[in-house]
Amino acid sequence: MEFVTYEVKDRVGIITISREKALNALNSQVLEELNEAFDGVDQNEIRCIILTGAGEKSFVAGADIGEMSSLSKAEGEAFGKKGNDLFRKIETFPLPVIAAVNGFALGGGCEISMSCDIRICSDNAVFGQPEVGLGITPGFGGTQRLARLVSPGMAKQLIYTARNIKADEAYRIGLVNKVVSAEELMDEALKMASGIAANAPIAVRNCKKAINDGLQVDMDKAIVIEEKLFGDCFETEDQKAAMANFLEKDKEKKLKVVPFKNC
Ligand code: DAK
Repeated sequence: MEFVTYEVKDRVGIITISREKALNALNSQVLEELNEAFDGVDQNEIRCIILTGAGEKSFVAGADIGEMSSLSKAEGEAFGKKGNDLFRKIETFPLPVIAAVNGFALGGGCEISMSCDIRICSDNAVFGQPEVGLGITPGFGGTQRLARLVSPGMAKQLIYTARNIKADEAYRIGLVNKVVSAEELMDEALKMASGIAANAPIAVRNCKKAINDGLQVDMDKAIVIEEKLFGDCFETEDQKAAMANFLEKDKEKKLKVVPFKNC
């Protein structure tokens, strides 16, 4: 792959968008390579993914404006679908995905970070949906995910005004989970990812599914979704081993990673 790299650290997979010359802007090739990178993750081995951008200046400065500028209506729709399919794949990926946002997260950059489960950003990060200034709407789910993540009123304000916000404001409105210095960003993301990786993997996956699926339906249906996923955990080796360790007061074992395996 030319613009995307993948490395593994213990049980954490790190996917890096590496098109620094264009501030990691998303062209069709980057979208295809990201798709390939997620498809290539060994989901038995890896417990958490970190998605980041190469360099210190930009996470992703948006969809590629050069490529978009000459698109016909049909091509624009196809480009939008390519992005939306990928972003939905990230959002519903069985493993948690942490966005380590290292600088600009504009347009498609803000949108791809919002398809991740958790966002940690560096203090030089800048978020925004500048699309209306370019004569288009956000096209990779920005109108939908921003309104759900912050509030409809705040999302409308940011999208209609096309105003960029800095890391501290992104934190204040709940767009990011944590702000750290640029030097600390990857360590902090890895620390959080390792913490997730140390927990029972089937339980973590089921939590992600319960939260995601539950948010799409009313509370009565959501609770049934949770019940089912809670019940599923009870036939796993993870649950049996972890609870037995607790009852045996085996603190050493309790802290160990339990295997990813159904009974
Ligand atoms: N696309 C292509 N190239 C980009 C880019 C982008 N989004 N952002 C930056 N670059 C390139 C610049 O052209 C420049 O290339 P060279 O001139 O060196 O060849 C290089 O990256 C460095 O950028 P600058 O020289 O501009 O760097 P500065 O530090 O001066 O400024 C900046 C950084 C991030 C403030 C500035 O580059 C900027 O404003 N970039 C554009 C940000 C932006 O507007 N992003 C949102 C793009 S719109 C849809 C599907 C998708 C979307 C919408 C609809 N459907 C199909 C419906 C998504 C839309 C977007 O994401």
